[in-house]
Amino acid sequence: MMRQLYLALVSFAAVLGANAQMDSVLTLISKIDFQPSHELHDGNQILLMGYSSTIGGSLNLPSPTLEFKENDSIQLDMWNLSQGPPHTIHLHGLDVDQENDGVPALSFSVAHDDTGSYMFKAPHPGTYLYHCHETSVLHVQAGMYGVIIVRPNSTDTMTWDNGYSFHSERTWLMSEIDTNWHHDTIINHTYDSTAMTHLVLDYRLQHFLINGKSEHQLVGNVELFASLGEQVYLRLANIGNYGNRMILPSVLNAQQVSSDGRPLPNTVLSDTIEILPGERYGVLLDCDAHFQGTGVVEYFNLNTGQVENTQNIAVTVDGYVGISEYLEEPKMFPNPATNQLMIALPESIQEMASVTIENMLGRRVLEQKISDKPIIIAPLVSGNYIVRIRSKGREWNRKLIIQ
Ligand SMILES: [Cu+2]
Repeated sequence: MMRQLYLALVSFAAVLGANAQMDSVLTLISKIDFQPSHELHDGNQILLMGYSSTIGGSLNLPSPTLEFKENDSIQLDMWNLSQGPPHTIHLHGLDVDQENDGVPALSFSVAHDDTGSYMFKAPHPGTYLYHCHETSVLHVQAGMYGVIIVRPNSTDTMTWDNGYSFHSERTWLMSEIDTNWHHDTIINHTYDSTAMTHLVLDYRLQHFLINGKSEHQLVGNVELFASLGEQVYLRLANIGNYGNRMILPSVLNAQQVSSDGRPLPNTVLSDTIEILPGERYGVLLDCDAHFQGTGVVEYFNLNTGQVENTQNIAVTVDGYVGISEYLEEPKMFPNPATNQLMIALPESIQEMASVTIENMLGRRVLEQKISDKPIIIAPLVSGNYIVRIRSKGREWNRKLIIQ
């Protein structure tokens, strides 16, 4: 009897449609600016075509960031009010089925004044992109793109379940602008479904953006202010046509822990991170010294390898994070060190923690259990080392300079 009732309930739910089971329903409206209103660093204003969560008002670059919880059932509705061509929402990097992927030929397009719904489960915590896949070269340049963040279900301050914890996060999305593509005649193009090609201009970029801003616009918008001891999770993404090379101050101890929405099997300790078009990286920063300076993003031409533009991001590490937060992760000090090194552990992992120190050739030069006594490093020659702290199946890596 129970089984029959259960089956009856299941088919009832199927009749109701997926709507009844959604954890989250959200709507993006694709539209075009009535007048140029996105201001560039030189004061010029350009027309955008993009997505918005409101009908009125001008568009923002990038389009809104979408946030989902891992495994949640999502209904993402799109309402096309852009007056011209059809649009889609392509879920770049998310494992969703073809019908809901927003690639026009395999999925569906949404014509002007029409609506469409994308149904999917948000898989794998990580950083993703969405963009229009109709006449993509033009529509992406026009502004039809944004970031998707999938968070683990249990917490907002971990990269994924049993992953890395962090105190705060920043999302930096790189792109470019060629203002010639933003003239009304180009961006507001009439749609001809029989035409296989569209007018494509030469790509002559004048603007190199982080979160839609560049040059002095970055001040107050795209900056990194952090406290000493703070773990910052940096989500980097590139939706442009150039490669990006981000070079961070070494006091941030940048560690790449994920790429394209998946944990990296081996984390990479490097101040330099290259992000090719469409790629995303998760970078954990461990701000372990007071600092004031800049990080840079180089934009390099993929055909020539030449860096054609550089943007500067102000970086300040000041003050201290609270002591309880301070000890969510192992702490190592001083750094640079000379004779002795201390490692402070959070209470939860004080048992069975060990440390190994490797030189830059990857050779293990020291290995011992961690206690409350200093580790004697006087016998080690001066230079750069990698310190690996392990406990209960987890590992934290730190760069160490021995002077
Ligand atoms: Cu489009």
